[in-house]
Amino acid sequence: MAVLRVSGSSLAERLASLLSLPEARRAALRTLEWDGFRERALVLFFPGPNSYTGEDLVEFQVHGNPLLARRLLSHLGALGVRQAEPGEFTRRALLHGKQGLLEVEALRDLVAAETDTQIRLAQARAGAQPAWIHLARTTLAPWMARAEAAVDYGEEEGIILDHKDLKENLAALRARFHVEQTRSRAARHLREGLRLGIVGRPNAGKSTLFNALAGEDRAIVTDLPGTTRDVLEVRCEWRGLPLRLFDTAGLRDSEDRVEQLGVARVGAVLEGADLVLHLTPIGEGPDGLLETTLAPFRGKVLEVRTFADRGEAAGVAIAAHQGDLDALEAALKERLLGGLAPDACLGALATGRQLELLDDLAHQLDLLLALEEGCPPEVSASLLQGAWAQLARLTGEDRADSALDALFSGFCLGK
Ligand SMILES: Nc1nc2c(ncn2[C@@H]2O[C@H](COP(=O)(O)OP(=O)(O)OP(=O)(O)O)[C@@H](O)[C@H]2O)c(=O)[nH]1
Ligand SMILES: [Mg+2]
Repeated sequence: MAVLRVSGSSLAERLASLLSLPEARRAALRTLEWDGFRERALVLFFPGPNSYTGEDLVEFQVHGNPLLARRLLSHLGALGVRQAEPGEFTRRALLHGKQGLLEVEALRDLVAAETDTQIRLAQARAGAQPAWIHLARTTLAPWMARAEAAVDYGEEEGIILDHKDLKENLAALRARFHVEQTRSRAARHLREGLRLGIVGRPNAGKSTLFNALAGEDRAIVTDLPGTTRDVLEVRCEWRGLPLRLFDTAGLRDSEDRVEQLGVARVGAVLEGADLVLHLTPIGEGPDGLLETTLAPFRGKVLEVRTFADRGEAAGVAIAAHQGDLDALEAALKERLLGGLAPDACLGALATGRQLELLDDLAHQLDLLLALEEGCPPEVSASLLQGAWAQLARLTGEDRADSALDALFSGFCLGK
């Protein structure tokens, strides 16, 4: 089927020459006739404001021939209906207060999600506003009122802002923010997919690990050193972790021109990775890469010992060819998710915009917590207002149109 949705005011009149609209929210068959076409369509009518967009909304379900759908679209065009811009239905929903900005961002992520974890995370965010936002509002509001009162009437009425009390209250909120910051950083990684580069000397077991994580035989594995020559990329989900994996050519000095080119490409992988897995087989000495190629990326290198079936080693040891990867799973969750399980991130904020505002908000609270006893109430009042304004920006109650343009350009037509 093809579904065509029309949103706007007074749709009953505008579409009168094509059909009589059915009863609200009840599917009905209508025969649509235009330009010599005759199509039986299932029609739904959602009168505003009780619709997705908050305006009158009509949905036509017709046979799924793209040409037929285009012909109906152009006829609707002749009736004064224009093609929606990307995300325009949702944008109208937002403008009419049917959806909050956080929900809309979650919806965009839901549509774009590529793995089970990403779907679950987006669904959790689309459902309800995070509880901590409510907590922040109810904590800040009375203190804003008190600070304003102290500014306006302090001297005449003897109203003083009790900083000790204020700080106690805010310290609890700040602790909650800290938890949310940790959860949100992890959620952001999961939302974007963790970019893992796999590097090491030839025959270190890179492609074997790559295949094991991807769950399919994507890279060629042989016991000949120098098997992989190009960078291979795969997207997958492994044990709840959305991954973008990069297998690379084994790093060594080689006379082979193709291999040299492959080695040269490893640099881009190192630059772009969230984490670089540096593989060294158990029983073999260091390859010296940490002091050379990997030196600029040390902060994001995770040392992994391969061939764990052949011996013992401290740290993260794996035997990828037999699926023995638990140590790697634990290390990834520790390094990239702050030790959290993916499910612990459900409901956490996750986009760059959201994280930036959450960090700003936390910083604002830090400034309030650092105020000296007896500082003028004007200072606390303005910091409290700043925090309040950041909350409003986060939820979209205070919104800049340019930010909305950027958001909706990421939507598809008709959503
Ligand atoms: N016993 C054992 N063999 C392994 C393990 N990991 C890889 N191998 C074997 O080691 C050989 C090399 O593995 P690859 O995964 O191709 O190594 P690579 O690092 O991709 O090598 P290049 O592409 O040449 O750089 C293959 O024969 C694998 O089957 C392991 O943990 N234990
Ligand atoms: Mg390989």
